[in-house]
Amino acid sequence: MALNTYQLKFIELAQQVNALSFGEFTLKSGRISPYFFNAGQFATGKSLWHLAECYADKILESPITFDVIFGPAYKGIPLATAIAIILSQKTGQDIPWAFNRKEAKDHGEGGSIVGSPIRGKVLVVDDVITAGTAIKETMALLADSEGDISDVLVALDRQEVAPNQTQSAIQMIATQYHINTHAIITLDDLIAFANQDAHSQNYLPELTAYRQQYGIK
Ligand code: OMP
Repeated sequence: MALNTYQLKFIELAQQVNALSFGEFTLKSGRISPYFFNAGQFATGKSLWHLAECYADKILESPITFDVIFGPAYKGIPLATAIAIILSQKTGQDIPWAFNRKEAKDHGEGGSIVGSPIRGKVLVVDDVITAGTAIKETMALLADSEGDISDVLVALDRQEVAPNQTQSAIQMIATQYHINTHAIITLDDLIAFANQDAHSQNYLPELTAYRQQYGIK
């Protein structure tokens, strides 16, 4: 499996800023994972700019169309704003973005949504999908809005089957909610990269065993 330019750029960038770690990590689902992606490590202007370019390239090469980009608090906030900037620059169009506050504000302008109005087709951008819990929370958050979530784009799809499920998180979201989920890279891509990378090769046995245990079949 050959990785394309923005996928390689993303993995190299993630390694540079230590956003991709190998070891032993407890996930939200309680699973013990041999790898972890921490998008909070893209904490400088330059690294966020290049990360947003990877998301933008994925959007531009895919059939995704949308009216507004939404970034769920907190990790989605810098992503949505940075991606909107890069896409505006690349396409010449003015791209609307929005995000939520975790605590609704009862003074000033009030409400829990900041940014452009949520209308029409909504593209949700987030960091990682594992069991799809974060995406379900975002759906509940936007249920009363005038927008419909049509697509979700994450940096990493861990390709896991959620506990007590038979489908992957992405398949479940597609069949139950008719939302297409896209990713810059998947666990399969990461394993393909590790096969050719001297440093990451050491972690291949743990990665493949984890995929065997929790991954989509
Ligand atoms: P789900 O909500 O189960 O899809 O898991 C996604 C969330 O898990 C992310 O938004 C993170 O909060 C967290 N996470 C990571 O950030 N990186 C990982 O590699 C794995 C997880 C995780 O806990 O599954």
